[in-house]
Amino acid sequence: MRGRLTGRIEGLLLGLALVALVVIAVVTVGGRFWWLPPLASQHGKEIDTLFTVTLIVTGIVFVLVQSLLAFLIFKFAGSEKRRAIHFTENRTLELVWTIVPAVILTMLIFFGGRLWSRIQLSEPPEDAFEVEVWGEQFRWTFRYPGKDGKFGRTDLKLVSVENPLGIDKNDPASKDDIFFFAGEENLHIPVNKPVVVYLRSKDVIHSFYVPHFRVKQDAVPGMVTRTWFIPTKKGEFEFACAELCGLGHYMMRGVIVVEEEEKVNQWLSEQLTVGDVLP
Ligand SMILES: [Cu+2]
Repeated sequence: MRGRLTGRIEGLLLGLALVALVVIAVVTVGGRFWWLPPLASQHGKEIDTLFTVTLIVTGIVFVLVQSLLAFLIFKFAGSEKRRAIHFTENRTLELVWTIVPAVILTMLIFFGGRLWSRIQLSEPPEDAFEVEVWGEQFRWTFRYPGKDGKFGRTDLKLVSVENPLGIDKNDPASKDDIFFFAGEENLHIPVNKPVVVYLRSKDVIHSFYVPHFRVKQDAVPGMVTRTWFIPTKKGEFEFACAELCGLGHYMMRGVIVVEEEEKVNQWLSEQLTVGDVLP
């Protein structure tokens, strides 16, 4: 008798906990209290649509399954009728619960993969604005190609305190390059123009994440990865490392300033070049 009562109470508590979980999830996620910041890039809208569709599909399944579980616990915990029936095989049921999720997931993955390849694998226009972003434990460094539009050669053997990117100053393309650490200066890029970011890492994998632009791309040691986007709003936008890269990971942040192209060029013309700082 006592056992049955305990079972009832436990069932009631677990059922209530499940209902609370579902309500909290629906209110916080559905109410978008913790949502991505306002959009500031051209391709971002499609990312948001995909994100929302995925969330609705998985959200419906989540609410249905958890509610059903809570209902069954309420109804049968501590009850005489709680013994479950056992059957070894039900072909129709097994086919349904295999095929339905498989079709839904395949569709989500198909649309996601198509969008990703369109954003990530498409070639940026010839006249795109180019900048390099380097990750290292635990800071970001930016490099602009300068007036010639070419990044100078780099070599890890040349890395020193004064020359953190190992830029070969004997390469003619290096002389007008401009580099600085995030925090010393912000990353300035033009508005309404394609911007290509080449990502490089000096040690471990980092990830360049700009929530407002819906941009996230890894920086991998030993290779140059690339991402490109078109900023559509002027202003200051925070970016961060999205790959847990070590103890100081939390320090890897920076600010991107989006402004008119003339302003960016004006600002660039005021910066010291490799020729100035690495004589
Ligand atoms: Cu990092």
